Amino acid sequence: MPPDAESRSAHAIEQCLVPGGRFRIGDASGDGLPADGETPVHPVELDEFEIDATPVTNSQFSRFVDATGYATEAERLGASAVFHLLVDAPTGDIGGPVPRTPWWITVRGADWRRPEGRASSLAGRASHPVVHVTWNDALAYCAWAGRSLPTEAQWEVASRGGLVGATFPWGEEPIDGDDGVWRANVWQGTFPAHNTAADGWIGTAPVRSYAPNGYGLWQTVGNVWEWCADWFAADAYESAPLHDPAGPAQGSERVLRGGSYLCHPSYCNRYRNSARSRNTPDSSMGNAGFRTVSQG
Ligand SMILES: [Ca+2]
Ligand SMILES: [Ca+2]
Repeated sequence: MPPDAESRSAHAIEQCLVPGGRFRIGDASGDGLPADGETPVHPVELDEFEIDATPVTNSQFSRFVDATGYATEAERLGASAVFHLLVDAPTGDIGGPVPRTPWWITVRGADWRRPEGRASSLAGRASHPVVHVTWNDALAYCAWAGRSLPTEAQWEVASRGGLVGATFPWGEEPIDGDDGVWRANVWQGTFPAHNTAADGWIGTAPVRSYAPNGYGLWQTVGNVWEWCADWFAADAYESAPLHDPAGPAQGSERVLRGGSYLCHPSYCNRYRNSARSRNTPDSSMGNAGFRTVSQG
């Protein structure tokens, strides 16, 4: 479905301008996991681009579905992965735990409209990020809207918000409210059994919660993981070109950035600008969504 003027204007998400120039990306703090390949810190040169101020919301994604009749991969499969404390589904829909990550439960009937299972709905969550969308679903949205997924270099530069070498989009202040200010939606308590939700949210939060960064982006870290365009490789930085790097030519998993409401220092210390994760392009889960960039 070629993007036309109508679908372009239908992408009604505020834009943030990221100036072109030379930036440094990668983990300067030593907090990264070696297997994630967050180092070395290295320069990248990017052309100017515009990026969504927020992840794509449920209301925005529903405009795409209403216009196209698109069915997501989770809808076609008939199941998706829901965090165990959030499952809201008839007993017969609840499958087994996912191997190695038993806090993820395969739930029949879970999809973007019913994020916790068949007993759940989007009531009250129009402004929350859409979840249970695969990388392939995100690309289908982009094709309709005349948009692209950010490269992970674009994503990280945008998340840094103009700060140099900072751990978080806001700098180095603690995320956890030590100073009385909550800065992102992550996990408080004992993972994976008890979430105190001291930051206000046990699952997704509205996309404009907390405060935007220096470029005007909201919640790059925390809330939901965000799909990027690149294939993942732990050694991708070793051979990346300087100018507008687009990731490895091939791979089996796509990059995810920014961490989610499940992140916690003891389990997933990935609510940082430089943190990287990945999953296969047909995977969907209740803590991953996406934001888009203008096409170059
Ligand atoms: Ca939270
Ligand atoms: Ca995020």
